[in-house]
Amino acid sequence: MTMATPKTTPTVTNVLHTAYQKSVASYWNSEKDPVNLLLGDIDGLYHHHYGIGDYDPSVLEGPETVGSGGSRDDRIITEMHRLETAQAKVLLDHLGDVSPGDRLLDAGCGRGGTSMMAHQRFGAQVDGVSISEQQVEFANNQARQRGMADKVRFHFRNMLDTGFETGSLRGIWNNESTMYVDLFELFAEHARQLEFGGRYVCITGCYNDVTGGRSKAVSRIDEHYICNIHPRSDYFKALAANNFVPINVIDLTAHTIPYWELRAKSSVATGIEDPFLTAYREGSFHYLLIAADRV
Ligand code: GPP
Ligand code: MG
Repeated sequence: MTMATPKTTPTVTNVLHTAYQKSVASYWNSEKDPVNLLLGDIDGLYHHHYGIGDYDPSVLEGPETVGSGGSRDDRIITEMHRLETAQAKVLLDHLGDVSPGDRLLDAGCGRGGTSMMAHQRFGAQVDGVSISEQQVEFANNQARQRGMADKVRFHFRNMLDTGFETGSLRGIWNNESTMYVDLFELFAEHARQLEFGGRYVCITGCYNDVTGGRSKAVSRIDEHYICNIHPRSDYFKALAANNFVPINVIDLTAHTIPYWELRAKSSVATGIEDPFLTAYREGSFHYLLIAADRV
């Protein structure tokens, strides 16, 4: 199968449309945080999303310094990585039937962890797009090292205007990347690229319409990542406006709190742990999975 060629050769000016997008690209181009790199170094799956599921409390017990199972901090970091990989597995569980001949898109692919897991699982061709040239280069190196470069490719492109062919994709996901874009524009582009019956999945943090506007904790998360967290309602309005019919909506909030509690105890905590825990516990923010079909 040949890869769809973009209509134009992407350049910095036609990938980065706005001053805001340039500032987001610059943040991710210089990001080298141990909270992401040390975890990815464990098995070469570099994630840019959070974890779900209960952590094994035994990682907090035992020797603090290096013993047979590594130091306490090594055990915590390995456990955080396991929970992040578990999150990506749940996202992929919702992509439906995907065959080796299908094509998938990872919109806002980061360093490519979810894309590589998707290819390993389905055998499908996966294209990832990011507005960070550093992330794209890093992810393509990983794909080469894993011998997947003929089927998993990362591109310096804008998820709002990818250049991929209309109706060419079986599935698309956003793993914690929708908070950087307007949802109506994003889902219009996704709808264009998906075949009829194609599946869309996102995992996202969204604020709660029921408790009102953006809470202080949610605003701190926005400021930290230079993003604009959307209200929950916007997802469903923008999906409905673009011919997407939800098939699954799962509130993962209770399942992600243990990850943040563990992360707060680790040496790689970044300071954003308290706002996440506050926002989830006070109910102003949800960690949501949405799966929808293109009709
Ligand atoms: C990426 O994860 C995080 C985001 C894109 C931010 C917004 C997500 C929400 C659910 C609101 P990361 O792994 O790069 O973040 P960190 O460096 O903090 O681990
Ligand atoms: Mg991370």
